[in-house]
Amino acid sequence: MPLAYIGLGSNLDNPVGQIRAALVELAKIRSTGLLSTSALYRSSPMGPQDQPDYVNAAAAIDTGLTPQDLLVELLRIEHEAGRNRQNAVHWGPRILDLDLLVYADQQINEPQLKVPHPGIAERNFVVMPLFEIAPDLYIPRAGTLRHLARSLDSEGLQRLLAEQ
Ligand code: ROI
Repeated sequence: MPLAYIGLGSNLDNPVGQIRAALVELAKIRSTGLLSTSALYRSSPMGPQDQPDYVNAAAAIDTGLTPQDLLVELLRIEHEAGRNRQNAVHWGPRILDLDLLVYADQQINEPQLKVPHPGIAERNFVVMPLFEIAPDLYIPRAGTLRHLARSLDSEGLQRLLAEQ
């Protein structure tokens, strides 16, 4: 089955608990298996600074779902966690963010779904957790994670010890 990587983020309503609960929900998606998860990281916000720190993590899954069907499941899990995308501030705080970062070697450019996720290379809170579980992963147009991890500093990023 195709391998895919999910980025998780939360900075509201007990972020550590949100990320842990989301990992449990990822494992329950139909036709999908949770293969590995990174440690949890605390990160200072990218975007408006008047919001709490984030907790971020990454997960590897294999899935029989198409990227589009997988996205529907990710949005459902966000919604069930209480996220409301309607009245949200752009780059503002969020209860739960689940991004489809990579799906096999596919490149998708649809209004609702860009894969690989366009922000990966600039975001240490995405690259470092992903590097932990997939150091040799090659991301189309961005390079290998090993390379990305070396070229980013870890400013504002703190690995949380043995939280899971
Ligand atoms: N900043 C951090 N540190 N972590 C995130 O997951 C995150 N997600 C976002 C924005 C608002 C861009 N900032 C973030 O969507």
